[in-house]
Amino acid sequence: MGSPADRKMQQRESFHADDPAEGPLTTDQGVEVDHTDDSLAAGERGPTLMEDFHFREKLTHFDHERIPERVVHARGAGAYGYFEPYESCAEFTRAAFLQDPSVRTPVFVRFSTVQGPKGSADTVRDVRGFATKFYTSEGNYDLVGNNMPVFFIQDGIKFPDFVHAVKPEPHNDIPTGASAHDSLWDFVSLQPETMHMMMWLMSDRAIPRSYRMMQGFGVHTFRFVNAEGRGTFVKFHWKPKLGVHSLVWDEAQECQGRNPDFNRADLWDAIEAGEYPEWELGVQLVPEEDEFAFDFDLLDPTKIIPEEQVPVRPIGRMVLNRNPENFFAETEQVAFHTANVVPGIDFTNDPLLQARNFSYLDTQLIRLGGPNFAQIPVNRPIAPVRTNQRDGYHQSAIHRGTNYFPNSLGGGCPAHAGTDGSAYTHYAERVDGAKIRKRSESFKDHYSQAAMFFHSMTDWEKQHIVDAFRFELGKVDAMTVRSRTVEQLAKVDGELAAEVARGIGVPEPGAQGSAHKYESPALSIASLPGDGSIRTRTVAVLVTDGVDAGQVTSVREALAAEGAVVEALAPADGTVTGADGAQYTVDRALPTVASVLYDAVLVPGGPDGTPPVAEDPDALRFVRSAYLHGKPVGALGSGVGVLSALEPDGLRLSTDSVVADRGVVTDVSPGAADAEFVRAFVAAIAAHRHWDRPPARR
Ligand code: HDD
Repeated sequence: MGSPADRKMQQRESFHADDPAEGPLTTDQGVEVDHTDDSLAAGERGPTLMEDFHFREKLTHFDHERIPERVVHARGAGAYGYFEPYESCAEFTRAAFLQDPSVRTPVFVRFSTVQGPKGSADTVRDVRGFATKFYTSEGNYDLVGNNMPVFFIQDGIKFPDFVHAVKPEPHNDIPTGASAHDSLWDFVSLQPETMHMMMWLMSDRAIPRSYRMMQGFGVHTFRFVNAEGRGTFVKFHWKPKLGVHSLVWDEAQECQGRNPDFNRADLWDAIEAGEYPEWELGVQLVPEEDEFAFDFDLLDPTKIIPEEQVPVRPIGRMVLNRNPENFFAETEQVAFHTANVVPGIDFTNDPLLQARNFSYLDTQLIRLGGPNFAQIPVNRPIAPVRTNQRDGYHQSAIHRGTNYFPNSLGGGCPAHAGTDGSAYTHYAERVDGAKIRKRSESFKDHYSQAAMFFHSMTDWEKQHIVDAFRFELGKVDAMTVRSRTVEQLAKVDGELAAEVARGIGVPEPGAQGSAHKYESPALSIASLPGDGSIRTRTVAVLVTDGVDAGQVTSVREALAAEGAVVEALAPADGTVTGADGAQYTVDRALPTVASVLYDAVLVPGGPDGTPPVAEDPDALRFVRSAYLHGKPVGALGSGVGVLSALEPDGLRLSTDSVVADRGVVTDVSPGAADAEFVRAFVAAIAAHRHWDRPPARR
């Protein structure tokens, strides 16, 4: 049978529809159809006939194609891959998939935005979902996380309130995919437990450059349980190999129009190109006896354990290496559930997690139309399934034998699992308490970690957070809501509140205190550069007739060798004639793209001293926009002259040979680009953005 991964593959193959290449079109009943372009009618211009069973079946099926989209996280993209541990984690957990480095466990991951509907744009300011289904040999384990390690609320009973507030306003269904509106900020200003998460949401983490370049977090404190039954608190972290990188807000907004599928296409294209994204799974482990060793409650999902207090221990890696074949069948129908756990992984009493353990099963019943959604191929475990659950909508299994327990007629099968340790046993936590509806006192510090987050940021990250608060609150009509939010911010940090207040026309708060107690440098994006490579970064080379093709070719080859994706853009599709008279293929026409779709831009020169793209307004706009968004800009020979258009934006040009200044790399000397230029340009691209430039909003 091979490995679990092989078995999973074989299982999936058997669920494919009959091969359309093997025969003609048929009805759902398998009757061959010779004509599907005209309905059966009484005469050439006559009415359609009721007896046209093919017409009725085709239309009826079409009318029922849609299922309810997810109430949150409706828009997403998924991919298959595998997980492998680095070493056995038996000391802490008996989960089979975390024992043996030679065992690869198949996974399906779905990334998503939260607020917008299924058809909304990718690059909105929002949390990103990061949900992983591990098809382990002991059953499915779902780690349903986000790209931020905390959440908006502490108790799941508030989830409907929060989601109603962040979703479009109920009277006009506006805005789509955006949190910048009255109801969200009204809720936030009245619910201070949101403060820490709002700092994350206003940070660059909320506008990731790529799903492949963001962290993932299990958020809650879970529990590992080892073979002896000993529990250890655990927090899960996914760390991307490519580092954490973000867009800038101005760019993210333009991108929503230029390519609403920016993040989804990026994931798809990378996997198709064999550039398989990879994350390292890390855990923070806290012994049970240290449960109260922190100045926050481990059960509070609005708190992190700073990595400086409990280091993240790498335990394995995940690689995504296969795109789904059918979006609906796989990505849309995948059903995650926080209560899908395997032996060795258990819950804690985090009230948000407890609520989720109810909600995900419940939502699948309505979304996937009944209780048999676990039979859908993407949801099927690779572990055998033997239950007495029967019937229900969309039952596709043909069960044999008895359907109750205990039975003698079925030989007592399926029998209870034995006591050899393979069955799931709940952690025997002792609980004792009066029934009360009350938030724990230990959950009541809403400001210290919000302040910790802000003070752990670099200056440019802090500025982006201030700008984001100003943008969001500046879209709020109710001035009382703006003021109340600023008052909450003042409890986080007085200076932050004052900065925000100055931009949104409300009085600066009187109190200028700060809840700042400690910092966690690990929270800054600057501390997460990844492997330093430029693999899959996209570089636009602006070409036109008369371009120095030697320069283009040498840089192109050098960047491609580093794994970058280089495209030649020209005023029109087709070819351009290089200065050498030869024809060079254009990858895309400038009017069909924009600089927000690329990570870097290069302006080559022409041999006669005339910058080849100098006259093209699209090209100038392209270069300026890239520059203002902090992107690497390279220019060669007479192409350097094009950059003089950026001098009013603060660029200082040099006439020296190779100069790298704040991500602008130039070489005025004529001829092919030399190795020094390439090295400097590659380094500028690897840095991703150059924040010491004028701010992007200009
Ligand atoms: Fe949730 C979907 C992540 C709190 C109820 N959630 C959903 C998805 C992700 C998360 C990634 C999309 C899964 C997919 O791709 O199909 N949710 C989180 C995280 C949370 C969180 C990290 C806090 C730590 N969620 C949360 C609470 C509740 C829900 C408190 C309800 C009490 N979430 C849902 C849901 C969804 C969902 C309504 C919508 C579609 C689905 O489950 O399958 O049940």
